[in-house]
Amino acid sequence: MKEDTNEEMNEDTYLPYRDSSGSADDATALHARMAEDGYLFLPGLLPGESVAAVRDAVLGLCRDAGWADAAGRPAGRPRLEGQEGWWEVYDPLQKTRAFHALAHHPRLLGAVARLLSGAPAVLVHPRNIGRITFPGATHFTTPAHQDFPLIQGTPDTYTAWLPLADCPMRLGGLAMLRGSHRFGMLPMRPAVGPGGVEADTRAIEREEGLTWHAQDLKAGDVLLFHSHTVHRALPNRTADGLRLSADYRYQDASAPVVAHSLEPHYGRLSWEQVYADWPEGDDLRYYWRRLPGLAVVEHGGVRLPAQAAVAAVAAPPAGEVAAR
Ligand SMILES: O=C(O)CCC(=O)C(=O)O
Repeated sequence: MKEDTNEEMNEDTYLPYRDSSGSADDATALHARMAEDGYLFLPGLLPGESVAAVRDAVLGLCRDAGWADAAGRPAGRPRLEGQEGWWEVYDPLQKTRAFHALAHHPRLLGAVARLLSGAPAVLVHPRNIGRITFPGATHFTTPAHQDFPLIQGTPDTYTAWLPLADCPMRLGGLAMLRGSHRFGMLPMRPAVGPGGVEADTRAIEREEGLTWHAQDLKAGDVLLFHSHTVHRALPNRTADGLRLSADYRYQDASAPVVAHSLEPHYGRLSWEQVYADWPEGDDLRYYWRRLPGLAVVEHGGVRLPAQAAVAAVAAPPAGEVAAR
């Protein structure tokens, strides 16, 4: 495996995504494209203003904490996910109702329901993930990985990844290894960056001729992909941009789900703490508990490398963070 996955590919190396927006209402076409590619690119699926509301909320938290200036540009040293100081913004982000509500947007749920057609009901995982990626920390870019070891439960879980603002490639979008979901679980090793694990794609890239896909993205665009599909973030190579994004996850409500997918991301806060300032009687509170017969399981059967959690927060190479 190449040692520094962040430096080996530049923006020119990627092919564009295949656009599925013309098939967003066609379950058969969505199934066929997902079966072939392992991902769907749905440009403009979400209204820009719905996404902008979440972006504004996240940027407001960043400003309040001194992470961003009045114009939304990063301020001070890069803050890294999971490291000291991270929680001063991430805990309030987890308490932000609009951030969770976007996972239930009817246009997103409609596309997922068509993809999962045949499922009696769709389970939206409540464990929603927000990402705030600073420039000046490219070593900490999310490595190539499959989501299943991090999610467990059923492999037929789909992640919706969406930028919360326009995201040109140099700000760091998300690249898809087209067709990689067809090869099951790949070998993995601990790695630096969110998730803390890297999939070994050498064999399938070499022997199967798989190609990486990425392009500039707009607020409202959505990537939807299977938990076996290999994907990686592009590094934030800007001087003054914060990359803001969300990960939401969906599955057939009758398939197994792991208990940690039903807890707030990172398990630091309780739902009572998350909901403390939400309206009484809000339908979004504990909505999954109203679904009949969820099959909650302990584990999905795939073990993470023992050092993954440690590697996720490993110290940066000398000089990189200091460079900003
Ligand atoms: O946005 C990112 O950097 C990582 C998103 C991702 O790959 C994931 O959460 O699985």
